[in-house]
This record gives sequence, C-alpha cells and structure tokens, in this order.
Amino acid sequence: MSEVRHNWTKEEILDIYNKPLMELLYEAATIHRKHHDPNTVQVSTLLSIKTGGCPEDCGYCPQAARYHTDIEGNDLMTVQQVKAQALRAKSSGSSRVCMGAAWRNVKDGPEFDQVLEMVRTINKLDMEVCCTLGMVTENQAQRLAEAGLYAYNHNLDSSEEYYKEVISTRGFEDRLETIDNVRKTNVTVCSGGIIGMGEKEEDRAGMLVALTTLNPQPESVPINALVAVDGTPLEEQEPISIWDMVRMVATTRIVLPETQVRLSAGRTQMTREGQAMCFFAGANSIFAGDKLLTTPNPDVNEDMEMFKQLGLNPQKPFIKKMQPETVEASDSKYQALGEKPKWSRPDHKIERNEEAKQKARALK
Ligand code: SAM
Ligand code: DTB
Ligand code: SF4
Repeated sequence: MSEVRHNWTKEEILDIYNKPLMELLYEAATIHRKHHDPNTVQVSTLLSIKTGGCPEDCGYCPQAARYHTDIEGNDLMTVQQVKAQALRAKSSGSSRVCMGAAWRNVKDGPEFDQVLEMVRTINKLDMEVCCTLGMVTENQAQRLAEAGLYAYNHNLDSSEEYYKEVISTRGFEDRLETIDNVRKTNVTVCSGGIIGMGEKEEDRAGMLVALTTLNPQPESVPINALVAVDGTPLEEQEPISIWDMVRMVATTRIVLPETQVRLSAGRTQMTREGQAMCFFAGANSIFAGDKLLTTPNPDVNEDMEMFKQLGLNPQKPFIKKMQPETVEASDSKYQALGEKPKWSRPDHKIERNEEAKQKARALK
C-alpha cells in the first residue's frame, strides 16, 4: 500500500501534474488499483432541496441572488417530495443522494428540522445520505450525524489565494472550520473544488495541498469543471480541455490514494472517451441524473450504457463504511443551541463580481 501523506508541497504536486501524460496515467492507475476496485464506480444523485436566492457572491454560482441568471428558485422541498426523488434515484442505480441547499450556513429552526427529517427518511431507504448546506457548527453537524447522515459536502473550491478572487462574502478558513466540525462527528467528509475558473495550475496544486493536509483526508473529493452560466461573473470562461481534467483527476488520485475521486460538474462537455480516460486515471465516482443542482448532466440511460461499454459496475451502498443509525427527533440527545456563529465576511471588492451584480441591477 502506498503511504497516505499529509505533507505534500505545491512544487511536488505540480511536478506530478506536469509529468508526461503516459507516465502520469500509469502512476495514477497503479495507485488506483492498490486501493480500489478499478471496475467499480460509486454513483450519487444530486437533489437541489432549496434552489436559488442565496446571499453569497460565489462567482461561479447561478444560485447567487445578486446575479441575473435563468434559474427557477424554489422554497425548501417537502420530506415527501424528497422521498419520492430518492426512490427514483435508488431504482436507477444510485447508492447516494446528495441534497444541496442554496444557503450560506445552516440556521437552527424549522427548516433545519425538516432537513434532518429528510436525512432520516433517506437513510431508512438504505441509501447513503449526503448534505451540502453551507457552513455548519459542531452542534449542527452532530444533529445531522444523529439523523443518519453519511457524508457532508463542503468544497474548498480552489487554492486559498484564488478563493479570494472568486468569493468575498466568506473566507477560506470558514470552509476549513466547517470541515473540522464535521470531522468531530462520524459523518464522512466530501470536499473538492472547481477547475476552469481562470485559476493557474499553481492554484489547482494549492487546493490539493490543502486537501491532503486534512487528517484524515476527505473520504471523497469532487472535481468539478466549471459550468459557465450566463449572468454569473464567470460566464465568459472558456471550457477547460479534457487534458486538464485528466491531469487533475490523476494528480488527485496520486496524492489522495484512499479517497473516492468524483468526476462531477462538466461531464456534458466530455466525450465518453474523455470520461473513460478519467476513470482510468482514478476517478471512481460520478453524479448521475439529468440535472446537477440547476444545470444539465448526462442522461442516466446514457451513463448506464457507458458503464456497460466500459465494464464498470455501480458501487453498492455502505461498502466503505457501515450504515449510520438513525435516531428519531424525539430521542435526540442534542438540542438546537440557536448559536449565532461569527462566520467571516471579508467583503473585499472582486471586480468581475461587482460587474455581474451591476448588470443584474440594470436588468431589474
Ligand atoms: N451553498 C452550499 C455551499 O456553497 O457550500 C452548498 C451548495 S453549492 C452549489 C455546492 C458546490 O457546487 C460549490 O461549492 C461548488 O463547488 C459547486 N458549484 C456551484 N456552481 C458551480 C458551477 N457553475 N460549476 C461547477 N461547480 C459548481
Ligand atoms: C459538488 O462538488 N458539485 C455538485 C455538488 N458538489 C453539490 C454541485 C455542482 C453544481 C453545478 C452547478 C449547478 O448545477 O447549479
Ligand atoms: Fe450560495 Fe453555495 Fe451558490 Fe455560493 S455556491 S452562491 S453559497 S449556493
């Protein structure tokens, strides 16, 4: 078994990223085979349980209220709606449902209680449940864990340096603190980022340094290619080349050998051959379903055809870790603390975010 290292330098990671491609692929595929079954791919289904109207200014995100995008906002879904969607996902071969909310952070109250009930409901369907709800306190993470949450997604998104060029309403350290809060529970950590936002290769390496430093390293790392959405500050970013995606996946696999590497947003831009190269390079998870949160994703049937063609099998739930127990709300040992955590708000000016906001105002 190759050793899990927490002391990678940016230079070492860049050297790996820039290796001749055949060597990079061979090394990544070799490490992949030592730690994972190369023919098994975990399949997650995304569900946007609360869409749009978000107070944050994330430059990539169509759900930020301040930008003028073409998405339809929605209030929090009901538990019954979520259950119906989870059953659909299960019947199409997904082992995990990942529920996303366009929130800056979790707030104690009836909406969070409703999310906890969604977690209980999906866990009882014997599926892995993941949530991505923004920043959480330790108490909120404990309540999610008690409801039966399997994973919490909270992306670092980029290097600490480039993060400041994309988001001004919260700081990188808030992301790390949330991950730390999740780590204090038995919920697994899912954290990755986006490439194609105009960052340098150094930033991609910097993000990987930050992820490898985490101890333990995240159980899953989503690698998203930016979906450039009209109206967002990053609307004019050129799509990244498949070679960048393959290099990023392979490098992630090498420095995070035990982690599940998820080929995330951006698959509609990739050919089947391109995706096959990513699986060879160590990607072993995807988001399936014809929608990500608000943007398109490949059709499920096409994905299943691709799996058949490549001889890949969807991973069954709870292979990596036991199914968590669900504690009912009435038996909970944690109470809502009604905390008012002081998550940061650097509020520095990001020119392209300002321009997109002005454009949205002019259109109102
Ligand atoms: N509001 C919560 C938060 O930001 O943590 C959870 C939902 S947020 C939409 C989850 C992740 O989706 C972001 O961290 C980002 O990595 C990814 N994402 C959002 N918009 C994207 C886009 N246009 N292209 C690629 N990834 C995107
Ligand atoms: C992640 O890393 N990617 C997913 C999930 N975690 C929540 C979200 C991708 C969103 C892409 C843009 C959209 O559909 O709104
Ligand atoms: Fe809000 Fe999350 Fe989108 Fe940022 S990424 S605007 S926090 S939904």
